Amino acid sequence: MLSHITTPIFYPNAKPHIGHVYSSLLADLIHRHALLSSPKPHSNKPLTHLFTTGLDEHGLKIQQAAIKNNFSTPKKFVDSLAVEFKKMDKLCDINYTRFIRTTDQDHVENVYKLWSLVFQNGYIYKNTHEGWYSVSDETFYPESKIIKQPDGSYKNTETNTSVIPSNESNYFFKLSSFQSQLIELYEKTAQNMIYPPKYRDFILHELKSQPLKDLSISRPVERLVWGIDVPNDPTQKIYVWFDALCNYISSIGSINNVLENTPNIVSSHSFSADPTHQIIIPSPAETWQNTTHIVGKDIIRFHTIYWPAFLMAAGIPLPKQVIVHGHWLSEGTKMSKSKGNVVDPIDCIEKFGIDTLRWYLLQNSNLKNDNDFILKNLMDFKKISFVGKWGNLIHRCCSPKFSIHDAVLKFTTSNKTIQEDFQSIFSSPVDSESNIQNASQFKELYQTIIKDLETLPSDMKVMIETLETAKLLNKFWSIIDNLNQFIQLTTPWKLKSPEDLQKRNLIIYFVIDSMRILSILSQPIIPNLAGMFLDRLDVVKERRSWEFAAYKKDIDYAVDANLKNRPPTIQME
Ligand code: ME8
Repeated sequence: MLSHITTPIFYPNAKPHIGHVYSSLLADLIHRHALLSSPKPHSNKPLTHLFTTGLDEHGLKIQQAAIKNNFSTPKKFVDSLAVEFKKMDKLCDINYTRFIRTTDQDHVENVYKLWSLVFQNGYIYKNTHEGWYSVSDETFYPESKIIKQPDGSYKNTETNTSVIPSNESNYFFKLSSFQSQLIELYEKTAQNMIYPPKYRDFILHELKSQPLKDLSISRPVERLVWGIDVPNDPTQKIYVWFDALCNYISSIGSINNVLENTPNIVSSHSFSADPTHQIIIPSPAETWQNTTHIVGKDIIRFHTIYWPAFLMAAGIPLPKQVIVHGHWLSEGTKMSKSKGNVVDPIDCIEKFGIDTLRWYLLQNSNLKNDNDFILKNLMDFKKISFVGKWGNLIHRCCSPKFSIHDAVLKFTTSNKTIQEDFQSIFSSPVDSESNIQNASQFKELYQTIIKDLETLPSDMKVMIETLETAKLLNKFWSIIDNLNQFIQLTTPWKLKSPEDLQKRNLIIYFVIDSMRILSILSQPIIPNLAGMFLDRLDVVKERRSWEFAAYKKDIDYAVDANLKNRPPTIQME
């Protein structure tokens, strides 16, 4: 079944920052892993998993930012920022299948449809609304969350943004009708729908501790011009969150496609795909119900209370899951433009490369907590781990001085399994010349590496589903550390005599094969570097998919992987 992963659609009111990159990276990791691990369909128009991201372009915040930035229209303003967001995705290897913008016509049609369905089902009514409105959050806050500031202005205690008293005629959504259904959903029917459980508990607590109030879902045109019209009422624009959340359906097709499960063909908007490439969605209803939203903790209410309630009101099935993550802080404090501590991803990429940044973000974060971005740590990490450990291992085994060609071809002719060959090394007397000093330590290390390689694909699957990225990457490091130790212990460069050649080749072969597996599996994490490693290891493009990462006890792959292109140089340091 096709899976569909989404990021929030970001506000294009300023350039993207590291927080946006992080949400996109988590989604990209899941998506690339799904692509890598799915069997390939036999068709020249292949199905693919869907990954959608984009921009939330309407609303007062954007309308005001456009004026502040001296743009003649909000559309011109968002067009200019759309270029920046797409550029950032490209730089970060974020391989989406559609970049949706809420000004896209197909999305606007879907918002009308969603509104009409909710209206027809009796969940929208018109009323006068008095309350405290935050322009930057585009939402009203209850009296209980408002405090007066020393300068006489008011702010809300939830997000600390300024609020103004507001009194206007709006359309309301009957959110209050969905309280018990939402509690039932998260408590009984779909206990894992909000992940990690910490955030489900938070939402359940919210739902149980106070009655849900009906939600204002339109704004008068005097206050908001930059928005989608309320159907049949030119005096009102649709509230930006009602519009924005609907993007998740628009990005896979029309609401009718989903409700009627009619096959849908969409053009892939991915920068990396052929522009004429089309994606076939054979059953949009199933794809929709197999949708996972990745969101930051700041927008959890919108995704776990408002969104399912809108869908229930419209009679549309719910998506599969909402995965919530914490925020990145910058050197211990919240990133904010006024403090000037917003981490600029472009700057990091220029200095350290995108693979280092991707790995660093995934290794130093977890969903449950906020994570601290420390530039010096990124610098040290590149030097110590990426270059020192991983790079060194590749360099040691693939330097022109080592003969992959020789190591591999020798074993393709030996007609034994690699285990049998190693068995003969363990059982041979400890030989000071070959420097295999400690046979039992060597054997243990060797067995640990094999066991870890054997289980890595299945461990990886679980850890990507649960987004335990730090744990996953530490598994990679543990294998890499063991391989470095293995080389250190076996010192293949000292095995120079003709009798030792077989042993030396075997050792190099084993490390190279392990690196090949690690490189295949690291493609969703560091697509660019993994590709370079695989090139360096001479692994042909057709043999970089999941099935080739299964650890094989025989050495057939050597022939398969087309390692023969490398010139046979036998020198070693
Ligand atoms: O809320 N650390 O857009 P937005 C980690 N348009 N992630 C962060 C982050 C940080 N410091 N700062 C932002 C909106 N994010 C709406 C969404 S969806 C239908 C509409 C990420 O531009 C995180 O995913 O303010 C957060 O939820 C999102 O950006 C907010 O982006």
